[in-house]
Amino acid sequence: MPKPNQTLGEFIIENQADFPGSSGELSRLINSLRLAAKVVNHEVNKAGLVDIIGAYGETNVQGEDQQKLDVYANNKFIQTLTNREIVCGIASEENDDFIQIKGHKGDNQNKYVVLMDPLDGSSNIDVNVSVGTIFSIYQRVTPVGTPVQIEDFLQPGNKQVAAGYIIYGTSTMLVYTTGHGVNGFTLNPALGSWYLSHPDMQFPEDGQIYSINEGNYVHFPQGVKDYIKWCQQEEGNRPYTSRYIGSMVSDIHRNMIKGGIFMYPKSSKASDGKLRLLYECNPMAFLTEQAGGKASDGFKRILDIKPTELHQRVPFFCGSRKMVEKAEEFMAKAE
Ligand code: AHM
Ligand code: MG
Repeated sequence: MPKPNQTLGEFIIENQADFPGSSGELSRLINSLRLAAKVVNHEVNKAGLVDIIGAYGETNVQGEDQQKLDVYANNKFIQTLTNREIVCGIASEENDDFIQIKGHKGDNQNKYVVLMDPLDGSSNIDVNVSVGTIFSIYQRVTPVGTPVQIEDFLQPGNKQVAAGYIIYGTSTMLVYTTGHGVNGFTLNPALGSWYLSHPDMQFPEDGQIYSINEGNYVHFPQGVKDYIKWCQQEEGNRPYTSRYIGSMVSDIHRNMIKGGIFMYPKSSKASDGKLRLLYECNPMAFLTEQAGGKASDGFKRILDIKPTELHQRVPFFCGSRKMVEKAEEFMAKAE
């Protein structure tokens, strides 16, 4: 049971009972992530003060400009997890390939791999808009003590043991699930502690906010165009409100609290959309389902997709259950 003023540390210890027979490895892993998050938060917060914003001068594996803070956040999360020998492998949106962590003795006995987007929405940093970190945790499928392999990372989202995001916003929050609901913790920057501020987060079943980059309208599939027009019609509780920050973590976080749908569909310019299945869609889909919402590619459940490559992209529809179902209805009709 969540208690008032409970810190994340206390909450983790108390909820270890969710994993009977566990060795505490997952708890230690989440502890490491919350530590790295604090360090990254400190850096993100002073982005306007120092020469750390702006493009790094390199492009990542998807051909996009890397921002300096992307690189910083990526290094910080990798460093923290590597130094503490808390996982056996890491895959990041910012790295071409996955990283094997062998450990000091060369036979890493840890059983978890982490996949992450260290700084999602980083194009927003220069304009002081919220960004986020997304993480996804799986148990490896290859034997402990051997080097991790690609199949340890290419697991369907329904195998995640934990997932979460950190939102560096007006306040900084860490929201995560271990498959027993979703809980949100707010950082008290004066004390450096995370406090349980949003226990048992739930997506409203229905909502009135739709979030999509409508600038791409002409390139969208017919089903998405029809759904957008429906959202804009005057009838019942419509027209809906349009809200698009362009920072997925923030858009979905808001929708989880207020009720809404977030969409990044495929388009005639991008046949699988933009967002990455492993680093962005799977963790957000796991959190969404755990909060009573729904996440699909417009036709089928995101968490059941069997990934074929690390940087795979997928169309993404995520949010209040009734809204996602309505969007799917339009998609199916237009097929
Ligand atoms: P990133 O990981 O390179 O930051 O890209 C992902 C971000 C999401 O946070 C956001 O929803 C989307 O890209 C916005 O893209 P667009 O500008 O095409 O609407
Ligand atoms: Mg991203």
